[in-house]
Amino acid sequence: MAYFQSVSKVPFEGKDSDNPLAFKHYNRDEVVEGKSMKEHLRFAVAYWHSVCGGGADPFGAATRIMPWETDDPMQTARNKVEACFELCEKLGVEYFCFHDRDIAPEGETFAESCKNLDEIVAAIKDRMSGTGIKVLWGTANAFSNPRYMHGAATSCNADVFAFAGAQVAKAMEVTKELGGEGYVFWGGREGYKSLLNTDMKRELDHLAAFLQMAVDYKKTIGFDGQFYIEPKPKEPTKHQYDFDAATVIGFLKAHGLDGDFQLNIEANHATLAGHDFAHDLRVARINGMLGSVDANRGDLLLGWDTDQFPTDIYQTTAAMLEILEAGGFTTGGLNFDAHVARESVEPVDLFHAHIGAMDAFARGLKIAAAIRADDKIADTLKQRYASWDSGIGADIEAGKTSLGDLKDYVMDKGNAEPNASGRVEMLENIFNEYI
Ligand code: XUL
Ligand code: CO
Repeated sequence: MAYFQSVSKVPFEGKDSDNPLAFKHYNRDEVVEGKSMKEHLRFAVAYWHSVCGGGADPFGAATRIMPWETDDPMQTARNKVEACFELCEKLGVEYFCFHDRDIAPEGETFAESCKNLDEIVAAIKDRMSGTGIKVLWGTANAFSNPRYMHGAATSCNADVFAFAGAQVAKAMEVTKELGGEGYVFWGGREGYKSLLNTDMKRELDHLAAFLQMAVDYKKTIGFDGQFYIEPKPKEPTKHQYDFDAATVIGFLKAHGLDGDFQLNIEANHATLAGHDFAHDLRVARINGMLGSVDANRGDLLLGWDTDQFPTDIYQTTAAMLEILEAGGFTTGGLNFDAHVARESVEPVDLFHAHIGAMDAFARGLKIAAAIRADDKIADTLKQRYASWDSGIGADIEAGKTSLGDLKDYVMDKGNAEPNASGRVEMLENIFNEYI
């Protein structure tokens, strides 16, 4: 059964094409900096948005009733597998990401939920063989069910913590079964609304203990995928503990967990934290923890997680500069954690959305590579820090100086004159020339 009958395999037609169902820039085998675009970008479809989301928002019900939906939740789950694979195959996307509850409905008991999962996982495995479509990462939805209203690993209730642990154990097993290359922890409701009812220290200690148990269980079951934490500052809770990349890295280091996790940076989460997307990528990169990306965008005029498909070439270029500088993805990739607009109600809209986003990242990749091939920005940057390459700067960097030495040095020099321009506007102009 084909759910996207009006769409055939999306071709690459180049920038002069006016076919809305063709790639204008994403040419999967085109080589950029020694690797194909496909290898650089490692696109993934987000199961929850693309085959589950119906457009419901706090003000209204779902607007899209997709053709794979039925009255029987298990039949719908089987149909969604078909829909996901058809979407991936026609887009030429080789990965997808999922939460346990996206792929199979939750049962009355934990055992029943596991049984539902096992059935659908077998169907997915069956469908994977021969297609080359793989799992970028799996995760557990430990935030939607009302039991998680106080959090999961940071719940005030120990039974809920235990349930979350059981759920993560099973989700990790399932991800391993599907050959997943990674596993994500997004702290859905790990945070709080009021300090008056919150023992923050205890909750954070519990979160660290939970992550340590996950690291241990990974070894127990022999899962060799990469663990990621996905930072987010707010929504659903007012204060999410995994606020941004810097906060998460500090937390992991404080608990000796930094060797076991990388970060999955989401554009719209970085902007909610008051950062540019590229800022959080940079923080992750310079700490050697840039693992994967949830590729989407927010809206400057809205203060929430709008999860729009990424179409801003300036942002995709800045992001690809960080990703290339980090040496590219290994286990990670670009997961479209994005949904179509509530008024985009036809299955074909999923294609328009993914095609535009893939083209936006293909352009970002090519532009970033061109910027890197030219020394203009790099030279200005090098020049700006030139005082560190010799003399007192080199001595400080080499750890050869004390504050006393600096006092003698400055006493002798008399003053410090940082009077060279930062050239912000010139650099922004150069950047724009490549776009
Ligand atoms: C929520 C979010 C999640 C995670 C996975 O804002 O981004 O979908 O990516 O749980
Ligand atoms: Co996300």
